[in-house]
Amino acid sequence: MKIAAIEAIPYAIPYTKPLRFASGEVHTAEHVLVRVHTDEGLTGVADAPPRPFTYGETQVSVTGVIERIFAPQLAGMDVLARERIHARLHRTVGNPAAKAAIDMALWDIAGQSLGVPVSRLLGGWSDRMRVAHMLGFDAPERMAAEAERMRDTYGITTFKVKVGQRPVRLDIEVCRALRDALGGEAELYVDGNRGWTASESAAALRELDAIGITLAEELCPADDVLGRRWLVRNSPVPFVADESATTPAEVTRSLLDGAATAISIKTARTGFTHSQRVLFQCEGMGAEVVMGNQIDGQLGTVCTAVFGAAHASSARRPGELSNFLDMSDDLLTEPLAITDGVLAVPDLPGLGVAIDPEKLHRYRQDH
Ligand code: MUC
Ligand code: MG
Repeated sequence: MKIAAIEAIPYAIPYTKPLRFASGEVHTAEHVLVRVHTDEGLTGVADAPPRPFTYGETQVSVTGVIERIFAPQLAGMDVLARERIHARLHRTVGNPAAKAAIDMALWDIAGQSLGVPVSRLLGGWSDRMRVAHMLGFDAPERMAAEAERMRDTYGITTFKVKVGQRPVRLDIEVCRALRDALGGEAELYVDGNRGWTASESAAALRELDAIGITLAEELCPADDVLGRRWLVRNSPVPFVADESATTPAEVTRSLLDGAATAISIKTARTGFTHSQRVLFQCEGMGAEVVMGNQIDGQLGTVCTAVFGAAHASSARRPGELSNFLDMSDDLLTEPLAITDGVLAVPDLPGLGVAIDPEKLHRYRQDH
């Protein structure tokens, strides 16, 4: 079975509640739907959510690199020849969301053609994942009310809190308000998106440790090499690399250099193939992983859950799987449901999802 064509369809869906964090904010999901068609009539889908302020990809760059570079280079290749396909993609550096979406759409095709869910092809550990919700910057009382609503409506009890504001006190007040509202049972962890220096991060960690957190992510830039290494060595909790470790090689460097002791895996940037390389590498090196969220819609969230549920070590912690709840609409025919803090992986061949043609027509931006 061969790759016949690859479509890259830009679409935009507004958020009802924008997400704000130290390195940017998102008001509208300006993503690209990627569809890979085969000569046997199968179509695989995946989502590419560009993050311009983080990786420099935009909706225009994703559609451009797929239409002009990747689609012509991959046309006619065997759908299952992943190693050869990745060797072609690898000639171009960067462009993680574009490459990841093509990779996941190819896995969707593989699953469909075998009649097997991709999660089982990847590892088959579980059919579900526990959910962590990511809370963007807001006033402490509003963030606490949002967390309580997520707990009461969806049963979510793990929260990733965006921090990295100045003065540091602003975020400490938020975390205290969350702990007061949610009680001792709730799990809190923090993500600074490189907003602080190493010394600000250390001051924050002392207070956050007293409030009770389980992980600290990208509090200061990894490029502050010695400061970051010192911070990680002295951190009371595992220190997660996210945007500073986005490839298997960066993950190796990060762990060996002492720039992190845990890794955020995002299928939106490493697809399934390279996410597995990162995961197995972390297992080998004894580093915990967390399934992260690139501010994904429902299709991206399914991919995170499909991968996370597939392996013991990626399913151990709750995955960041709920930010689609803040979008005004989505493209899937069957909306995802979070119940009792859990998201089930569709038990259908491939990714097990279908795109609603009317919704795609409404939100696509190329006509
Ligand atoms: C996160 O974990 O940093 C913010 C930017 C991005 O690419 O992902 C989000 C969440
Ligand atoms: Mg992060």
